Amino acid sequence: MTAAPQLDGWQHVASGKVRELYVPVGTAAGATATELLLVASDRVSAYDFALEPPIPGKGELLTRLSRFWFTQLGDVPNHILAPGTGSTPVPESVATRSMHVMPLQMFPVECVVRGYLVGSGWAEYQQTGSVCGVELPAGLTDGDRLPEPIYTPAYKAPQGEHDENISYERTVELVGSEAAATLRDLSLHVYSSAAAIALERGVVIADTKFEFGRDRSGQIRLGDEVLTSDSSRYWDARSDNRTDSFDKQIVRDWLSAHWDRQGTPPVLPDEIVERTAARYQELIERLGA
Ligand code: Q0Q
Repeated sequence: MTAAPQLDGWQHVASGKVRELYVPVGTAAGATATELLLVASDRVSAYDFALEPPIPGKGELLTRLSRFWFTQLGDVPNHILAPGTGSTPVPESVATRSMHVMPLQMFPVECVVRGYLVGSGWAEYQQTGSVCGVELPAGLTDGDRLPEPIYTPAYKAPQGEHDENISYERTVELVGSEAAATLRDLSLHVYSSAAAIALERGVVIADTKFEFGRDRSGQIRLGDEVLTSDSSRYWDARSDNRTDSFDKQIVRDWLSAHWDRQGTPPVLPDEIVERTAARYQELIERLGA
């Protein structure tokens, strides 16, 4: 994996599979930064691997998605710093693929909202008739829209480990009853608002996950990336196959056909890279992001 870029005025503090986190140079170790820079790379990940090669433009396209949705959902407090309110300039080299944000005390909860029955939810439903403990009506099938969106939180595992689905009651134990209710209500509100906007533009948001934190005043704010094709399943509502994906399905399908999941995944062929880049671009255009 390529090293995090050196950015004037900023020091690198953390790497995710596809993103880098920076604080202003001079921030003492362990001190709370005054501002953060979230930089999206062009890396794509699947099956817990950062794949090669990068997808040209992915970082910028996903940053545009987050910015679009933070704007569309302006009624929900978020962590984005208004332009010019930070004290450390954002380097030109990452201006289109970074977000300048305020530091939050992040909750250890992945706030997952599912509007459709798919993936691990479909597998669990087939076994139990429920998803993450939420009972669902009988007779649903893979890809069905749920009668109403469901909130299925997960405990945010340390880097490199898998998040663990937890009950709403467990979130109460983790963050307290008031914050637990706020995380649930905000997650369902943000998903429903975004899903309605997307559907008007021919795009289905099947499921997504949000992260929230508290700012210095204690206000709960929407953080991290929001409604990107890394944190959400996007389908094409205008396709004959409605679950035709806008996100990483092209990559996942190719890997499933060309990798036995042993060792490191093969390098993606140019055709898959090009088709994936085109799909991200098509999503941006479809949403008007
Ligand atoms: C925060 N991350 C993500 C990450 C590694 C990104 C911590 N406003 C915030 C945010 C945000 N967003 C974070 N911490 C405090 N305040 C975001 C998961 C991890 C590289 C890039 N980790």
